[in-house]
Amino acid sequence: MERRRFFKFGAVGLGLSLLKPTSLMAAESKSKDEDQGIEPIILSTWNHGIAANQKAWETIAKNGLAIDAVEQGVKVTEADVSNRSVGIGGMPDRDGHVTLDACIMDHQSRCGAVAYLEGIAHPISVARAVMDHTQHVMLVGAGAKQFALDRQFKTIKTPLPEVKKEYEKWKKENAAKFEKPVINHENHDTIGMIAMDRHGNLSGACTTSGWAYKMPGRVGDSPIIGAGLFVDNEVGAACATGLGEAIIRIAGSSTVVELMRHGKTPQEACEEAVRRIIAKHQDLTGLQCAFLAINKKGEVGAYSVYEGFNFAKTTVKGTDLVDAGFNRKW
Ligand code: SD4
Repeated sequence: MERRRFFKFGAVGLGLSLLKPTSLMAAESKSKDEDQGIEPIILSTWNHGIAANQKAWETIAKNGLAIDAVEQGVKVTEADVSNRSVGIGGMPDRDGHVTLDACIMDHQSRCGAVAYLEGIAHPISVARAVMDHTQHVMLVGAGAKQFALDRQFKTIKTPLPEVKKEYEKWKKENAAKFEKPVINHENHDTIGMIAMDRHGNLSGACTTSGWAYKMPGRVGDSPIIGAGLFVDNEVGAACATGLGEAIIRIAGSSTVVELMRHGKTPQEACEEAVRRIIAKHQDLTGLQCAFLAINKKGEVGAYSVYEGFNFAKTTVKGTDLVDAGFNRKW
């Protein structure tokens, strides 16, 4: 893997417990886990992960929990108005609506998700609120929006004017292609982030505006626990990016974690998941999918169908942008 150094940092019971905010649990478990020589690590997809990891590291450096770190981290990407594939600057569906998907999962297998959420600035925090304040895992569409409004989440008018302009242009030029939107692999796609904190807790978050010009109602892998993200604190964590339909078909992130459970390294697990995707599809045209994983030892894996996937890796030594291995060239 080729590495590029970017930043250096200074050293720095189901039922009821499901309803208990993780921040409260932090204080309870902290002292027992501290000072055991655990080396924290944050990984996230694509180069927008560099800024997101930097933010997430602020929490990790203060002995905070991975679940808080990943939420804070991916919010940076969601707030970036220049990002066309995540959050408020995201591209719309073919009817001009920006519908956002996100999920989050912590070290106790608590999880929350939202899908098809429109006009809310931080879907990841709504997913976190679903996890912390409801008995459910996933809210979608109008229900998710109502939940967010009830909890006073910040609203935003989407698409942004500049995105709308791009959309209008695309609509004019592609009227005939509505049934088969083309995935844009030049775009730096979904952010999936997985992290291990100083207490050895694993957590992850995933957030996206999905496939540009998707069919109205379409939801990809990103908000689906087990597809776009999966965490098992006994084993490891994985997240995915790329063509969501293909990732869902093999329960991608769950598959990676299960492969690690059965002895594969994170790298072997990501490669096997990609091989499985390739085996299940006869036509691989434009079918880019990638997985990113860590295990409890802090070992890292990343692999994609096509060349070009990279990820940000942050440890006490700083942040690298790392080119992942791949099965084939475009
Ligand atoms: C989706 N997986 O909605 C997301 C999009 C993405 O690289 O990650 N693109 O299918």
